[in-house]
Amino acid sequence: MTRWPAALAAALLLILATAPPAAAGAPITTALYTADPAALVVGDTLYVYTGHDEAPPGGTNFVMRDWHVFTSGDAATFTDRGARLSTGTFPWASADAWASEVERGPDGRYYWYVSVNGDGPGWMNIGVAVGDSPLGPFTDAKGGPLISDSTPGSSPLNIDPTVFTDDDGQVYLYWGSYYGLRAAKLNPDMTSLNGPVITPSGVSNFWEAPWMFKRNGVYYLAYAANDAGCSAPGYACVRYATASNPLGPWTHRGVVLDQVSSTTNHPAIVEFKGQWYMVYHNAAAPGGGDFRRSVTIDKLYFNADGTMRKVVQTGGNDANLALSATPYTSYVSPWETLGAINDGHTPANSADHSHGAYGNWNRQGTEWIEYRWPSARGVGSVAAYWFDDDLGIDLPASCRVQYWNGGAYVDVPGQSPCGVAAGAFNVVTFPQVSTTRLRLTMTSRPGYSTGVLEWRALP
Ligand code: FUB
Repeated sequence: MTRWPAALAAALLLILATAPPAAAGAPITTALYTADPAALVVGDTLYVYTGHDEAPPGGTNFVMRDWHVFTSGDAATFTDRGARLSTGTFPWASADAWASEVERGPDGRYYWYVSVNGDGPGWMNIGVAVGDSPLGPFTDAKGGPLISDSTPGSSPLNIDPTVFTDDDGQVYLYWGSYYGLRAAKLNPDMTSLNGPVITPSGVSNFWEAPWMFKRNGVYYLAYAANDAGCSAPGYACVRYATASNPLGPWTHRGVVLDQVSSTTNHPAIVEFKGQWYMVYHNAAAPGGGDFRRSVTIDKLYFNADGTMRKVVQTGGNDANLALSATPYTSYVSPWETLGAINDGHTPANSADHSHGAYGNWNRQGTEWIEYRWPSARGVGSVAAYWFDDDLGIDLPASCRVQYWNGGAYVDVPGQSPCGVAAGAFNVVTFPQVSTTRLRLTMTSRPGYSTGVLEWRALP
């Protein structure tokens, strides 16, 4: 069990407890809630097209009426160019301005593919608008849906278009949700299908939100998946597959983004000025939530063999209140590192103690870890990455979140179930509490102790 001599562990604890937050990218805006990003590079400018979450605090449904465009010259600071498209652009649709993507057509115009609720039979459709510049103005390019429930072979939920132009000029449309990925070729007019809808093979655990790109002759498809192997129930991670043909067959390659603080997850991947990025959303902005999301951006790196490294979620850490807290615990084993829980690291898996780990071997039963701040913080969710060393420390049997109400520790009211999954951040959400002390109480499985690799606290 011994990993660190006690003196070294104590020194490391001090270093970790005083380490400043990592340099991090904030949400691209906190002036409004944004979601479902798509990215496009034109010249020296990075364009990020987003949905716009307008649900009220505590809302339990999407309220989305328009799409915004943001521009950046450095992928760090973004300017909101306003709502450049809305459901009102499409006379045949009136609600649900969901995920979208913009692609330059062979005619040099910019085609904005959107998920939108049409007024005809069925629910969601894919429509397309067109403009002469990446900022528009945009008008309905077709006068009706490009894809609807009546399109032969279409998805159980026709949303989340991603459009990709290959080197030979052929344009491909991928889309879908409810585990139904679909693809088709587009004609050069960008507004009609060129051939049948197909169901690509090999895209393991596809849920929704596909994003297609090409690098070094290899086709990549990133997408939201929500299987137990990568996210807690109700949440999604981003997996990806590669292919040597734009319509597949695809080979699943792994997880490129862990679950985020919102239940939905939605990637866009782009190279800008020699650096690759993933743009995605989470619930990390002040007052954020599953229906009040915020788009953020982080660097993405490839391995020499073309596989993608897991994205480090620095945007989430920007809002991570744990980084400015002092950790306490009921008990930590002398060789373990309490300060590991708030060092901002994203573990690769539950056995990854490369940045240290909190563990309470050989205690059994209920133990706790706690954050204290010098003044009250508003906390609306936490995310625990459990430590499992396949020895004496195992995933807990149960857990709950408590806070100091000024006189006692009490359970945080309205908290969602406290997950005990391995290999992922287990997110617990609740109506925001204002407190100077937040506690994670965990009860071990019989015969084992418990441990934590990272514990985030978000507004
Ligand atoms: O924003 C509404 C829907 O949530 C999107 O279309 C999905 O990708 C998910 O992010």
